[in-house]
Amino acid sequence: MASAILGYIKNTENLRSIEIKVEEFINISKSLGYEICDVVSQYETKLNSAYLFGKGKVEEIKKKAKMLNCETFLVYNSLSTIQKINLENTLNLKVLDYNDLILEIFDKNAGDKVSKLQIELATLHRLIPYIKKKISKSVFRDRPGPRSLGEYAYHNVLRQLISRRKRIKEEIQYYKELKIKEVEKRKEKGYKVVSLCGFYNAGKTSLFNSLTNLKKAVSDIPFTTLSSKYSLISSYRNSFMLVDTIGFAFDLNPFIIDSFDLTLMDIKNSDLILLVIDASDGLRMLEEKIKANLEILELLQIDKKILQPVLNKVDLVDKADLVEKLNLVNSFFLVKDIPFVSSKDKFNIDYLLDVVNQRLF
Ligand SMILES: Nc1nc2c(ncn2[C@@H]2O[C@H](COP(=O)(O)OP(=O)(O)OP(=O)(O)O)[C@@H](O)[C@H]2O)c(=O)[nH]1
Ligand SMILES: [Mg+2]
Repeated sequence: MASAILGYIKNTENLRSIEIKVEEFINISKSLGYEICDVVSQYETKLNSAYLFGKGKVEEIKKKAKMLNCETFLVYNSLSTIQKINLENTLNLKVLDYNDLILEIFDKNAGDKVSKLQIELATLHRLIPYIKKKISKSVFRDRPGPRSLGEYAYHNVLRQLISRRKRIKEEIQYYKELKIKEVEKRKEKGYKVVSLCGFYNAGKTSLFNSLTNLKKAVSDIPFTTLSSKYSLISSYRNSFMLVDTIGFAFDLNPFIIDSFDLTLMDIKNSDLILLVIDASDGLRMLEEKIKANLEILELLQIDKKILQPVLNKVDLVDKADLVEKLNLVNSFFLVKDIPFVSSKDKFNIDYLLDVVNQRLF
């Protein structure tokens, strides 16, 4: 287990939500095997473009890391390439931001080729500028005389990475065209498409399994599902295609969302989106997760009219709490019915199917 110090910046914009988001960040870090030794934060009044954190805070982190014997500094906020390099050089620690951790967990969970390609593309999106900056800034600069062997090696790696990125983009484009054909075929057959969307761990795959009697992988590790799963469902005299999709998370950087464009095509081509909400979350967490879900769906240009919220895991919630949570969810959506289900106990699944049928046909 790698021991780590975790840091984040508070500002007027994120003040209300940052602690909730950091709570989730700690869960993600732990699921990747990091042991969090300490958490440091700084209220930002003026952005430090060189280190993100102020000089004094960086010194404090350095001292703490030495004292606690930590080898990693995890940062919730996105770091620019230069901030990452400066922090690495000053702290002498491995420095990873939220995006790095998300990519690490994706990489760990990816089983299929397309997911792997998309993750590699997102990783290269970060790595190429990092290597470029290293070359321009680095050690080699202060060496007199002809360019060092090390610099040539870096340039070589850079060239290889750039050509790898080009090949990956072409390969993804090939799969994208296949996907477009699949979507067209589905439309020709007249199938409506219903997607299960929502935060990781909300229970999308559990609900998919309950609705289809399949046994797709379920776990409390974030981002268990990376590639979409499909199943045709026949209820009453109608059929529709149910799609289980990749989970959302707080503050997903647009470059990560863009890299998963192919996977997200399933969501974009839906006739109805079941937005699965974890009813076992506390009210504040629930509210922040709904906001994050809606932000991502807006970014994907999804029409709010096709959203159908579903509260899942109600087996973990008592009645009074459930009423309060239903009211909260209600305040965000334009629908009158909000089905509450337990995928685990298969509770209210038929009712959910009724709602889907009413909305589709
Ligand atoms: N008690 C209870 N637990 C549930 C229920 N639905 C899902 N879970 C649990 O919640 C965790 C996450 O479930 P998944 O179905 O994998 O969640 P997901 O939304 O598909 O997650 P990702 O694939 O990571 O996006 C698992 O440990 C499930 O057993 C439910 O109705 N009740
Ligand atoms: Mg899943």
